[in-house]
Amino acid sequence: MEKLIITAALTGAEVTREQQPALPITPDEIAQAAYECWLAGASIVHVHARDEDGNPTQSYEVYKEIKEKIEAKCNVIFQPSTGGAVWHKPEERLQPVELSPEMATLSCGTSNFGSEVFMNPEAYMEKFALRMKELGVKPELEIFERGMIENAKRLVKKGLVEEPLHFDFVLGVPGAAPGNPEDLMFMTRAIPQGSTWTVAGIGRAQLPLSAMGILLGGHVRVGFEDNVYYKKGELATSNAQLVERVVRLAKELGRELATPDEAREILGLRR
Ligand code: KMH
Ligand code: ZN
Repeated sequence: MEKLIITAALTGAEVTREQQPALPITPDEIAQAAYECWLAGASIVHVHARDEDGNPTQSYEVYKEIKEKIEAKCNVIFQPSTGGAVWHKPEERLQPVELSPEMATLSCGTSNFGSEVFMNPEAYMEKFALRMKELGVKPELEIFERGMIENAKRLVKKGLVEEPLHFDFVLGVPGAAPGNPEDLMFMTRAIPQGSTWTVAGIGRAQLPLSAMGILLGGHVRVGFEDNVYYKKGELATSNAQLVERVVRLAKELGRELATPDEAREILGLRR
């Protein structure tokens, strides 16, 4: 099996300090959390920026500041969000891609998202994919529902995304596919041969789906964006604590960890 790539989704757009007092919000806090996760064994950090009031922002400047602060500390792969918050306009969402990061997320379809709707019509996907292709940014294809895999394949057919593909199955979002083992299996069977995949279990699905990701030869995403608890009724103390648990699981299950450079190799990132 390939070495295991752990992604730490540090902040997200929806979680608040009220829900998770250790949520990193400022560029300094996000860079520090990225560094701690890298020390713990993560090779990618998935980043959402926040403004001075703690609200989600897709500002180029704020992402630039975060990227530079992370790069000053360690060589973890910086993966900004193009999902942003459900209310961000597509032009805003695309801004961090202009930093030419090695990779960025690309959501592959529209779904309910709690009581909101996360809009990703074909025109957005194509626009985002084209700009990523122009800048040599590897898309991580965010999959919330089975049909989104077909949307990703359509982007390949149109020449907007190049194989091998890298998917992130985000399972357990209220309003989209549930975080059950069967759903993960269903998704993994539907992707083109030669693709890589990560699983991001939401809430209580995070731990069991992480274990499955390790066992099935996929990769794993954890962090406050997806889950603020260590276990039922007990908040996690940091993003790194969640990464550390995956590292221990991987060790027990005999799966070696990928360093950021090994992850770059596995994912075929631009050097
Ligand atoms: N915050 C969600 C609406 C991504 O980062 O690419 C979208 C999201 C996906 O988090
Ligand atoms: Zn995200």
